[in-house]
Amino acid sequence: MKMTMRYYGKGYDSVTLEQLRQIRYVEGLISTLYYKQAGELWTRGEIRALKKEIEDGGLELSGIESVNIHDAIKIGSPDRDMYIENYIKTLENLGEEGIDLVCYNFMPVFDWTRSDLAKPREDGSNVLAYDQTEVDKIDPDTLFESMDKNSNGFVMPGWEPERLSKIKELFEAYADVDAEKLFNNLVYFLKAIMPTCEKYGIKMAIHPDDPAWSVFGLSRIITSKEGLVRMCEAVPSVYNGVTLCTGSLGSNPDNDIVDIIHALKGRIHFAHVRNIKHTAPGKFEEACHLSADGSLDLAAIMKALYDTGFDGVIRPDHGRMLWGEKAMPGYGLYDRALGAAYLCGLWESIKKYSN
Ligand code: DNO
Repeated sequence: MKMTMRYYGKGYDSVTLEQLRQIRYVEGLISTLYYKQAGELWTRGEIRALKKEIEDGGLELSGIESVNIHDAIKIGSPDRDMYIENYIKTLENLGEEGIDLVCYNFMPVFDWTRSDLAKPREDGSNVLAYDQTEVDKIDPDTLFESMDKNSNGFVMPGWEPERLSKIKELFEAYADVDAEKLFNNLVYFLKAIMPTCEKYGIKMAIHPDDPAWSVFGLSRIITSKEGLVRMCEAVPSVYNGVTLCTGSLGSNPDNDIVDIIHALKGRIHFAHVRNIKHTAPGKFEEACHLSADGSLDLAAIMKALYDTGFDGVIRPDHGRMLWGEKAMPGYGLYDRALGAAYLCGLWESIKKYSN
């Protein structure tokens, strides 16, 4: 496995390349062209500049999170083929620049959703949290504004102001996109891009829906073992794979992450490993990575990855906001660095004492 950290790029991230390099547990970074809108073409020059920025900082660009999918592709509207063409050209340009891992999601309208971006904990830190009863009270039209207001001044991934300013139109466009239609649109997209992925050796890694159930009446399909296996079987190429996000899948206590890892053997190309604490049905808050701090057994998760021969890219995920740090919610330096060290420690001991 290769340990990495997410990095949004100079000007977007509060964490610097110098800091990331000094973590030492991290070999590479996962990044993106943060200024690109879904559907826009990425040029080779832009990709090369991102690679160079990271390499000049002494690390490597280990993959992209995310190349976002335009809503026309998810909705299946008449102009989807044009956006798929653009996506294919972007993949070709990434392939030409030696990038072989792309994370994306297929959630309608919203990427990840939370009801609280800074819930205070007893230890004095704060975390992202979700409470379905709170979300039920929110008017989706105003959700963007409240997320934006509480994001410490950072633009958060998946919450691009340009796109979400058109939230009413977006909801209307998704009105007849039920789970079956969404799934078929995903398969249509994957079948179209697979020849390019195979040509360049690019592993696509779909990110699970977060939380792992439908929100605001919008369909969600990548929420469970069944959804993930169905997607892998519908397009059986090894390049059609998964980002195993333990926190997203783990938001639903019915999801057995260890079992999911075994069911997806060979198709997990990227892992986001973090902990989460269930507090009531439909209610959770994020925790520190340590197993004892939350509801997930991270040792068992790392062992299942090891036992199934996982050799992909891994990263710690959302951390608590600690020690007075001001950063994008979930993406401060300190707790993610602690997470990277913890995950490396688990992996080293599993590797050493497994036979
Ligand atoms: C949030 C992230 C997501 C993720 C996308 C992948 O912190 O986990 O924004 O990057 O869903 O496309």
